[in-house]
Amino acid sequence: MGATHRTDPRSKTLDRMLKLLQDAADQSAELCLLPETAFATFFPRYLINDPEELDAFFEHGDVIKSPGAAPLFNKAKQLGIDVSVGFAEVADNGERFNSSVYYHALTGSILAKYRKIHLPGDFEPFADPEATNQLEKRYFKPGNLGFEAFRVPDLAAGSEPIMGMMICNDRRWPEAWRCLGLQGVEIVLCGYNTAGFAPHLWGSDASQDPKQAEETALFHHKLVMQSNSYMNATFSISAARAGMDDGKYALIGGSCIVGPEGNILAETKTVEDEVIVADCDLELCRQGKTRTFDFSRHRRVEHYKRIVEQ
Ligand code: CDT
Repeated sequence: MGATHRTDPRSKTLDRMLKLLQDAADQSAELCLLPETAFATFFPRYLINDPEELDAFFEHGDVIKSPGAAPLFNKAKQLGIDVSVGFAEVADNGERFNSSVYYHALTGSILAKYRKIHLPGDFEPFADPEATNQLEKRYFKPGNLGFEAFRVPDLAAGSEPIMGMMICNDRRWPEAWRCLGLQGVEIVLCGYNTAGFAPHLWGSDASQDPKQAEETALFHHKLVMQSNSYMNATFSISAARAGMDDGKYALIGGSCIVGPEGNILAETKTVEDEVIVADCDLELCRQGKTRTFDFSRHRRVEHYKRIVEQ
């Protein structure tokens, strides 16, 4: 999805999502992945003190019944295409999460929900008013649902793929991938909003040249998608919110579908609204899962304790 501005009406963004979904269905896709917090701009970059304005970025209660999101799920059901999408969630107990769901068109229900675990950025904004902020630690709690893989019935010629979800920053953490890999995941879904040129965010060593900084961010995105897909013998699908929000905040593109050998099968060419499609033959996961990365035979867990210690 391309640029989405702070003042864009939600109905306009939703219409774009419906068009992308239709486009995917027209290309015979069985599943469509949309980005992180897809229904509006990436609001954690702003310090929002007005509770009403902040609330408008969130879905309250059951997302498939939320007035601002329901038309997406209704259209998915009508088209017979599964959809996975990111959104800002207010849970029934009032807690707020950066979440995604997997909607199963055939049954018209949510098969799985994920709440982002690795929240990047800060609680307080930078002192520099020109800095790009990432206030996810302010607006969300760390996810409490773990990295749970799930089976999807009636997909991929009846092969019931094992899927997993992660959101944006999670993709940089091998632990997240391994948790899914250990459950035999065959397709990992990951929506993201990744700032291109944002030196405060990326640190003082980051390039001060916008073009170079963006290339580096794109390189790291593909690096983690390709290497972790390979090391877990899984397909992965990543979907960006891209483009120049508010004429000021650059987000990288680079949405791609990666195969279990780490090869890119399809990738976007623009930072506009764009659909990419690939055939994911799950049999291609077998070689990695039964030979190079046969976890049950080759892992040496007695040496991995440090990974789960503080
Ligand atoms: N949305 C999100 O998680 N973005 C982060 C930015 C990192 S800030 C240093 C990402 O990992 O792409």
